[in-house]
Amino acid sequence: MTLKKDGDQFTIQLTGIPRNKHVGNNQVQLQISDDKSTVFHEFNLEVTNTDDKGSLTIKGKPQQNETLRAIVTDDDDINGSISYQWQRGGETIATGESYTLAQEDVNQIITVTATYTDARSDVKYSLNKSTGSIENVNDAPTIWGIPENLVDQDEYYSFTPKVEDIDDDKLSFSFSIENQPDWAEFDSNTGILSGTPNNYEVGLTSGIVISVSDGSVKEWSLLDIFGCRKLQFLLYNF
Ligand SMILES: [Ca+2]
Ligand SMILES: [Ca+2]
Ligand SMILES: [Ca+2]
Repeated sequence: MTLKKDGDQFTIQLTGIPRNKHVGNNQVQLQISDDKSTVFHEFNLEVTNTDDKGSLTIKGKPQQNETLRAIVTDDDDINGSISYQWQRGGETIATGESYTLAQEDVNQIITVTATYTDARSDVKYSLNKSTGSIENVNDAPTIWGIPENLVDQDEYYSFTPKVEDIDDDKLSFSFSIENQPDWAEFDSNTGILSGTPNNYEVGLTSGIVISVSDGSVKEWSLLDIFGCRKLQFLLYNF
């Protein structure tokens, strides 16, 4: 508010930009005083509504396995439905309101675009929002293989399990074994079970289980041979 003096007259100038929260009827009361008296002047100032662009936020933790949700708000309401497009590196990965982060998203930026029609102006808005870099969560390694389950006396036997880890934790693998045959050696760095049984070691070893850990979690994956977790090594004497 500014006050200008022009001879015996004063001009009061009231300036400002009304926001969405000021929409409606505003009652203004001006009060001016000198050292002898006070006078009032009242008037109504109506602020009419205009279209405001909405906003888009992403809720959820930017971490593998977490679900991100796109939230659109527009004070003027939304006409019809909102369409969503989730992208990673320019490739569309989902079109729903939410998206659950996967291993492929780790160390990537995810961007969502929400498109809607404003209920007041009928303007079609397209809003964008991006996450920060998506954090990894460790996944347990998987182990598989089809071992020979029969070896002759004095014959060399060797089995190497195959292992995969989607976090690329190859360097920290450690293997363990249950019910290791007496005649065989086990390498905890590679998971290789090998050896040559002699005449006195002929017999059946059952319940052999080889496991692998990626070092960062105490979660073990069992060697799963087509659903059978027990290997049997039958030795023949001839
Ligand atoms: Ca709007
Ligand atoms: Ca992971
Ligand atoms: Ca892992």
